[in-house]
Order: sequence, then structure tokens, then C-alpha cells
Amino acid sequence: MSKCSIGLMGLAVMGQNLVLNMEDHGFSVAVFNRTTSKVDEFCASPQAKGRNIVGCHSLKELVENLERPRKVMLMIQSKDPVPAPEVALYPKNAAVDAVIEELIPLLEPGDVIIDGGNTHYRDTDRRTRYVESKGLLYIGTGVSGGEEGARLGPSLMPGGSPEAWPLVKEIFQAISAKVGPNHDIPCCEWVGPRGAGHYVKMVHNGIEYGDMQLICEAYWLLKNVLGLNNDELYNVFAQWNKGNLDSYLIEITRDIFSVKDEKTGGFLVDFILDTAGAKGTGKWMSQLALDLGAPSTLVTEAVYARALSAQKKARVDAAKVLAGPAQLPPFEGCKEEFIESVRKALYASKICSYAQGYVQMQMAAAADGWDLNYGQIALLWRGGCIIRAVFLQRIKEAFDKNPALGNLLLDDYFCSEVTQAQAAWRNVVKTAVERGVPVPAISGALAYYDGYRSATLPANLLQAQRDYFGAHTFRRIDEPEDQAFHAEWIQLRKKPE
Ligand code: NBP
Repeated sequence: MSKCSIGLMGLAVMGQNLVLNMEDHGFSVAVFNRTTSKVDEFCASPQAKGRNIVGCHSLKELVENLERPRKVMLMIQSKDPVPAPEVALYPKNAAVDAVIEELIPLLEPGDVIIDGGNTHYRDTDRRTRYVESKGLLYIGTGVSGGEEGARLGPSLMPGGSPEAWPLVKEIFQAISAKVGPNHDIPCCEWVGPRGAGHYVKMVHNGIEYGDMQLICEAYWLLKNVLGLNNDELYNVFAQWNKGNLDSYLIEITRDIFSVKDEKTGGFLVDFILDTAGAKGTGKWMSQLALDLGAPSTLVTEAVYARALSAQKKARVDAAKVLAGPAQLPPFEGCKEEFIESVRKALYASKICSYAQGYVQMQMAAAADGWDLNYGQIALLWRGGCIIRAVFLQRIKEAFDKNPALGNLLLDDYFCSEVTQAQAAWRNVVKTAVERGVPVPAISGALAYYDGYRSATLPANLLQAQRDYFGAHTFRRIDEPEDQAFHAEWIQLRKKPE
């Protein structure tokens, strides 16, 4: 019997759909799952029956069914359900480690282990080195797009052992989403060594957090300042989806405003409890931004906004005690003009969010020794994933023009867009502040923009404070940068009267 092109372990929602997608593209797949009854159920299911899928009841059997060099992909849970306190920041996934240990003696030099879970890049970094030390190859790949993406074409962000890429390229690019006028540009390309693929996937997820928070703030402004109802919100988002905000997230937001609740007959969105959940990749990006000193304020504001939303009881209690601004008259300006201002504020903030994500990737690449292709990363996200958007083509073009671009805001197109949006953006933040509508991401983006474009900032005073209380020294604007100075502040100061 001929051997299979690839093996996949983990027949939950993602694994099953990836197997079917691979088989659709002519690759035979050997499958295995810890609970083996799921192998039999899947192979006997209408969607899998009669296809080139071989059910296996052990890892050994899976490996024996693979052509050489063997490729074994794991689509299993990427986190321990309850991380031990010492690994809570960067959950080390015992499940993946245990399966790798079991696989190593079954494989031969040149075979490839692939982890397609949402793994922390430091785990992928560690595993790549470990698996390579055993003579095998390793890939940690970001897989985005959820169930539908896995079935019809995900965005794939592989990193790990570079020698493994030619071995899986054909399969990965065949099953990935495609973009471009002829739908032939795969949303899958080699990202870089060790944990680079999972890092890029994490930034994708962090940017997703930022996009979602910005959209929620735009919604909240339109609802609370203008009083738009759900039908009107539907029309606004439908309109926005035709312009430069055209994206999957704007499209699904539009659709959400049309869905009725079967129980009450009202709009479902109005019956959903306002406490947000999170799986942690946004938090990882914030934590790593802090480690690097990267000013990724949008994702961090988005993570904090979810955390504050989760404190429902505290907010309900505080709402009875803490006053907002004095009662303001209803909005008297032009509704259409304000809607357009919110659109511009959203777009300008989104540009800042992506600018921050790219700066973080550049800083991580410098720290970890990766040579990332930033234009190509934008292309990986053009299809098959949650942040897919027409806008990403602009990012690709910006890095094509200048591969060394230090910040997206400095690209001609993005610079001109934020400049044009600026007055509206400031007006939206002003209106939100006046009326007590929280817009942490939109206002944070504006603060980042103002900070980034400031040739001077008040950090001179901050350095003076640090030197005053801690003798941390400071540098002078009129002396070489490598010279440190200290002042005897207490002796030199004006004595208090
Ligand atoms: P889950 O994340 O729910 O994981 C379920 C699978 O993991 C089952 O096959 C289960 O086997 C297996 N598994 C577990 Br749990 N513990 C195991 C262990 N100790 N040893 C071996 N297998 C174990 O599945 P999913 O939602 O399909 O996601 C799979 C991976 O893809 C995850 O890492 C996830 O983060 C990532 N991902 C998910 C999405 C999404 O939209 N769901 C998107 C992108 C990436 P069992 O049947 O025996 O319990």
C-alpha cells in the first residue's frame, strides 16, 4: 500500500478540517488522535469516508504509514488547562512536549515534526533547538482563520528549521488561502528560524485585539453620541466596508447588527453580557512588548479594556457612585459629518496599531536574529485570517518600496492618510472626552501619534527626577551622547522658604 504524504495528530475542529483540506488538494493523510475512538468516528463520517485518509490507532502506526521524509503535524491543545504558577506567563505545554518525546524514537534523521497550535514562540524556539539536537527537523507554524480557514484555506505562518520548509512547502501553500487578482498568491511563506512563525502569529492576534477594540469604540461612539440604532449601525458598517476599512472584521460587525434574538425578538447584540473573554495571545504580545521596550500601546489598551469589561460587578457598583461629565445637550452637529470623523479616527488608529505591531516585530527580529520579510508578512495576512483586509496590500507596497522602513507612519501613503484624518481624529477624541465615552484605543493611538512625531518630549524632566532621587545620571543636548552627567540637585536647588 502506498504511504501517506503527511500525518496529523489531533482530530478536534482544527485538525479535522486541515485533514480534509489537505486531501482536497491531493495529499493522502494518516490521522491519529489520543482518544482513538475519534479516529474511527472521523474516518467513518460522511465528509471523510472514501477519501485518501488512513486512520491509525497509535503514533507508531501513524509514523509507519508515512512516506519519507516523514512529516507529522500536531493540532493538539496548545496550553495546559491550568498553567502552574511558575509557567503562567509563558505556558509550557506539557501535551506537545510529551508527544514530541514519544515521536522522536519513532522518526529518522530528516523527518519533520510540525506544531500547528497557538504556541508561545519561546516554546517553539526551545523545541526547535531540542528536536534539531536529535537529528530531526521542526516547524512551529501559526494557523489562522479558525474552523472555516482550516477547511477552505488558512493563513499559515511557518517558522523553525529552515531545511524543513522545502519538505512541506507544496502541501502548506496548496492548502492555504489565496489572494491576488487570479487567486493564486498563497497566504503562506517561510517566516524565519525557530520561533519566528509563532511570533508573527502572536502579533497577528495582538493586532486582531487592537482592530476589535477600535471597532467596539467606534460602535460605542456612534451609539452613545449620535444615538444610532442597530439598523443605522448596520448601514454605517456596510458603507465603511466599501472603502479603505474593507475587511473581514468590519464585515462581520455589519452582519452582527442585523441578527435578531430568537428568545426576545430584539437584536441579539443587545442581549450579550458586556464582559469580554480572552485566550491570551494579546497578553503575550503586550508582555513581550514590555520585555523589548516596544511601545505597542494599542494591543495593551485592548487587553486592559477586556480586563476592565470583565469587572462587571465592580463597574455596576462604581456607576452608582462615580459621576461623569455634567448633563450635556444632545449632539447638535451634523450626524453624517461625525460618522465620517469616526471612520477617519478608526482608520488612523488602525494605521498606528499596525505601525506598532511592525515595530515590535522589527525589534523582536533584531533581538532574536531573524531576517523577516515584512511585506510578505502583510501578504500572509491578506487572506484566510481574522485581520484580512484590503489595507494589508498597502503595507506590502510600503515595504516593497522601502524594505528598511522603520515605521509605517513614515510611508507616503500612510503619512498622507493620518494627516488627512488628523482634524477629525482629534475632534472624535475631544467629543468622547467631553461626553465621558471611554475610547482608550482611539485616544491611545492619537497619543502615540503625537508622541512619535515629537522631536522633543518631557523626558528631560524625567531624567532630572531620576538623577535627583537616584543619581541615575543624564545626558546633555550640548555634549556627546556617550557622556553621563550628574548634578547635586539638593545643593543647587532654590531652598524652600
Ligand atoms: P483543542 O485546542 O480543543 O484541542 C483538542 C485536541 O487536543 C484533541 O485532539 C485532544 O485529544 C488533544 N489533546 C489534548 Br486536549 N490533550 C492532549 C494530550 N495530552 N496529548 C495528546 N493530545 C491531546 O483543538 P482545536 O480547537 O482544534 O485546536 C487545535 C490547536 O490549534 C490548538 O493549539 C489551538 O490553539 C490551535 N488553533 C485553534 C484555532 C481555533 O479556531 N479553534 C485557530 C487557530 C489555532 P482528545 O480528543 O484525546 O481529547
